[in-house]
Amino acid sequence: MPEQRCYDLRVEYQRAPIGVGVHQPCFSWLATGVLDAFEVAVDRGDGRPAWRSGRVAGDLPAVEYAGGPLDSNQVYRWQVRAWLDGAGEPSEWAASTFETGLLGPADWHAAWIGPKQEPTAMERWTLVDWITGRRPATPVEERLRPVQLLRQRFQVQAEVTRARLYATAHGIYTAQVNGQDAGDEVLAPGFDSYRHRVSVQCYDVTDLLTAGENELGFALADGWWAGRIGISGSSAQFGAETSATWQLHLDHADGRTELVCSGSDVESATGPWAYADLFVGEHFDRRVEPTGWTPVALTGENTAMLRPFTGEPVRRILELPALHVTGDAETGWIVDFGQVLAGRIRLTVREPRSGQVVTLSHTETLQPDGTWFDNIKGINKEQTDVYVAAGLPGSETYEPVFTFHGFRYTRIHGLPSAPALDDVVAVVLGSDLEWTGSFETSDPRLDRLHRNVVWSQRANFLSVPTDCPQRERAGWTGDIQVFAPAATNNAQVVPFLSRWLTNLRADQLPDGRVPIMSPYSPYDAESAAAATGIGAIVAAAGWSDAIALVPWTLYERTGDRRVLEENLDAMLAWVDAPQPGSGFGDWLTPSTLEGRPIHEAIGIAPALTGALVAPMFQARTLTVTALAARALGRYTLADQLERRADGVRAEFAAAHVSADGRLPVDLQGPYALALAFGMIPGPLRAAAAARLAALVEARGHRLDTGFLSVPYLLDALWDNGYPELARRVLWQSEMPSWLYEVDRGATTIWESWDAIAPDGTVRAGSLNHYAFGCVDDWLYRRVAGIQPTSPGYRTAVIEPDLAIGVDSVRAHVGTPYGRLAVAWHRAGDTAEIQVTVPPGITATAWKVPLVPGENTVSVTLPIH
Ligand code: RAM
Repeated sequence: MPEQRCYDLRVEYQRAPIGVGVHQPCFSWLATGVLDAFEVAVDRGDGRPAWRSGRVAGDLPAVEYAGGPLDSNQVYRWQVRAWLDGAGEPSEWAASTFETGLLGPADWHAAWIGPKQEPTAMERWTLVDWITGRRPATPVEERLRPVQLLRQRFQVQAEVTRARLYATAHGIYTAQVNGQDAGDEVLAPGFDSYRHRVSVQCYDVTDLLTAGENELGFALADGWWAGRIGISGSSAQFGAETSATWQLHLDHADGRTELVCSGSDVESATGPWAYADLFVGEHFDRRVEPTGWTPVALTGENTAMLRPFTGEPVRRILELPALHVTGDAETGWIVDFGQVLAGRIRLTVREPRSGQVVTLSHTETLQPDGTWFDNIKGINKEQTDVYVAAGLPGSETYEPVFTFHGFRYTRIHGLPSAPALDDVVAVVLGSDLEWTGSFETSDPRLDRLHRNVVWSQRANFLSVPTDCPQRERAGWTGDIQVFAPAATNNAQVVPFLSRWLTNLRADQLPDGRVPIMSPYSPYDAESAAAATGIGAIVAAAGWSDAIALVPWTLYERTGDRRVLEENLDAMLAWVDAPQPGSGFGDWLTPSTLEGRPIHEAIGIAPALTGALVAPMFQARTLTVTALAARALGRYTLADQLERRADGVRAEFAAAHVSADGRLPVDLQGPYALALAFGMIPGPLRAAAAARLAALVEARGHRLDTGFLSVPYLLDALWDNGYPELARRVLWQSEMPSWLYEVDRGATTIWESWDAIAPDGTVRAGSLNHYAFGCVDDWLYRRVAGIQPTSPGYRTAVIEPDLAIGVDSVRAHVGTPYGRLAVAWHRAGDTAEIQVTVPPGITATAWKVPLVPGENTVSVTLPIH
């Protein structure tokens, strides 16, 4: 028997992290055996103890720090040992480290400083402007302003053993020490609900310092703070001027700590960036040297809302080579990367001429004849970068810094000959999640569908969970509510979504309403107050419910109770809030969009389904909040919430369910939701399910579910006796269906099922909306057959659908206990299922208990 041990030690889900910003960090690890008990010890690295848990009985390899207050900016060592598989003796200690960030407001001594600047143009656009085609009257060059450069010089006298730079901005920034990047993250500080909280980054800059004079350099652009964001493309939604604040902590060999803080000794200038905007793009002139350094002002802005960044920063996560180039110098070279993505281009210009202007535009699809097509219409959605070369000998390489785009194709103007494929690279940006799942089958179309979902997750898990990475790029609550279960299979999303939920809670209104997007800017609130119709919606059924449904999904899939503890009060405030009106209803229900212009069609599903969807989500959220309360030991509260949920269900049944199990709106969506959320009284369920089945048959097994119901359709069929119909919907290749998109060459999940029509016609819209990719969860649960039956997969059932229509499947998910993997193969009437069960998970396959480690289960079909 191999030696028993703990390994893969994590703090806040990360290995040996620095800048940990929580007061009670969570320690987790993997173990070689089934956990009976564990002990964790934390010290200051020099042996001075901070906390010792003692022997703790438990089967989840994770525990929260429970010692005295941790110091800020401090290195800690921690160790764990475990009693495994009933052994009387613990394993050896396994050790790792972590560092705290600046944990409290009192740790911040630096001032906010602001460069001398013209405030950014206050552009206030509305949904109506967008729909009616009103556009800015002045060219982009006149509306945008330069990126500000900042510098601060300081002396390093004695040897520095450890240096940590803490920095953030109102805007987005890069930080350099002596001309070298302080870290590898991009678009810092990331998107937050800045009126409530601004994240502070922590960089290890020890190796960048030299003895004597040193220089800190920052570049500061508008970003989410002052730039153009959201569906309207309005600017200055949080503020019209940018500013920054930082403090550098220098630990010296003699034990002294020195601080270098942003203050009045900082100078600012403008330089090569004529402008930079997340939506519009940036203009970089390599010939321009910074000039006119002038002292900055102390802006007096509050530092009380500074918070250590949590989760994974946005980084360059992948690079994709160019596949081919078409076009010509005059109409532009069109470069295809073969994949819709979020990111930007790194271009090498050969034999550059001084003053040569190279323009890079971006789009997600071309016309069927291969000519250019801008698929994103709207105000300030240019997605175009301009590079002006300096004429350096040989070549120059340019990658934008303060923007990103959603695209598959780039059109390049300003190059006399076609760029070599190696000279154009797509740099994929995203929050640097740990990708913990995989899914592959013997069917290439199903595989492509899964990969499309992963690509849409990658592109839209970018600082906050967004609807799309090119048009609105907003933290729409409904979209992530729908997609969260799928997201958990592919990646470890607890840190990322917990940070976003912190923003969402900050954005919750005093009356408990949860806004339809977060971060929610002051301008979002103003423009909703001034609008009518869809533009006036502040909270909505299925959107606002993200406050309960996202945390519950995270808890179910990871067993992390903290997510529930953090969000329970916000859930309770939401269930007591004034209930919203019809909201978006079952948004984008396909049949309601057919045959009408989109601006007319878009309101039909809300009007038709809004009144049904609202009580259904109210009931579901009450149930989930009751489950959360119960999981946290709040039994009386849970009972009360359950009674309220029962009441909503009874009222719904009385008002909307007829004696023959019918609903007043005869669409797939309401039936799928009603069955999934337990809205149909028991004796009528079979009739309601039969009606759903009939509707699915009548549509020729094509989808007619909107945003809110699509995640439930296949389960509603499957769980109510129609597995064959669920399979047919999955395999459907006519529009609207998942494989229709795959057959049309989709490389991500689209917002509209008909974004590319059967005749190849393309229409404006997003090709990168993960919401309808929620089906990926079904692929993991039913096609691979990996089903959690208690939080964090503590217990699981492995029961793939061997009749799904593929010969083999190979998949795995990450769990708190390690990798849970399935590989099955079918030949004729027999199938073999291999399951790798990590120690700590109790799993069965068709009631056969599985052992920790490798299992092989052979079955003959059909299985009963
Ligand atoms: C669209 C967004 C998003 C959706 C809202 C209601 O504009 O792209 O997907 O949640 O509308």
